[in-house]
Amino acid sequence: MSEKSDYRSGIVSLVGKPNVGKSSLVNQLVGEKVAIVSDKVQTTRNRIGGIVTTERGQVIFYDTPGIHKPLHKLGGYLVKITVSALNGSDLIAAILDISDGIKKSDFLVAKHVNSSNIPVFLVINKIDVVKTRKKITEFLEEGTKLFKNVEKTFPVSAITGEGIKEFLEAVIERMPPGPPLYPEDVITDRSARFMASEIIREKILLLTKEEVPHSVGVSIEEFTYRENGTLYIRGEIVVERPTQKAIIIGKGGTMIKKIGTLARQDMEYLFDTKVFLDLFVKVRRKWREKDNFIMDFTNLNEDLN
Ligand SMILES: Nc1nc2c(ncn2[C@@H]2O[C@H](COP(=O)(O)OP(=O)(O)O)[C@@H](O)[C@H]2O)c(=O)[nH]1
Ligand SMILES: [Mg+2]
Repeated sequence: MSEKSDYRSGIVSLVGKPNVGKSSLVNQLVGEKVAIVSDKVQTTRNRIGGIVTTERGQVIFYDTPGIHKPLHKLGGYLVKITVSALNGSDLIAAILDISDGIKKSDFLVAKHVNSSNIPVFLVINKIDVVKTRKKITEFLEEGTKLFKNVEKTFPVSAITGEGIKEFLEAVIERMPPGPPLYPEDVITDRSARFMASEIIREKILLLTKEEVPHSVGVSIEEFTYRENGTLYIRGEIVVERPTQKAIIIGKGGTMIKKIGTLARQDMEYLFDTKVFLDLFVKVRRKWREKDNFIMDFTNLNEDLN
């Protein structure tokens, strides 16, 4: 055990364009799923802290919605949350996706990162898909040019875990001295209710396509432990159109049943108890343009204050 005074703790924001693997990286670092992942853009809508505690330090990794050009009011909030997380961190992990290359959207990310004056670790993700070391070296060089404060670079794979340990060790070393902010067994700064709503949304993202995933919001209306230890969760799913409601419910209720079963399984694992999950679907036209609905169905009120 190291001396108490050697202990380090701090905040690292993971930033990058949509789909570079920010949420996957946070999960790999924490070793548990704290952030939902899908192949759809804008899966992450909140600033989610994944907490890693070792003998040498504690790091809160902020998974962020990412920086992109907002298409609606909700999108505008997502960028705002990312930028404010970025400005409050001790270190920025700027993520690039080697399977996608450097695009215009990466320049937009770099613009925000470079105006923050916070030190940057450059992370090249998805190296599991490249064949040669040479390609990685070239990409690292190209990527380094984008950001002005790059101190170190890390080729990693959030899926296989390659390079993650080296990255974590270097991050802890770079944190300011300080005591841990959370007990060592805590892995996220988000509430159980929040986790429940995200699990439901993840299953919808997995099972639906086109505009449906983006039109969905979830609110947990009830979250109570019953006397026999069962956890009762009532979730309300909101969509923008009656046609979307019909898709989520499915023929004879088959889709909503599937969503419920998959979500319940994850919840039982996470909360370590039997879960009774009740799901409802309602339509709120253009909810992603309306402040009160955005707050109700995305938990964004917790992020913005
Ligand atoms: N092959 C590969 N795929 C990855 C890796 N990391 C993430 N992905 C995939 O990329 C997609 C987007 O990942 P996600 O973590 O949601 O990205 P985010 O939008 O930046 O949070 C998902 O389909 C992931 O499975 C990786 O290291 N290798
Ligand atoms: Mg994400």
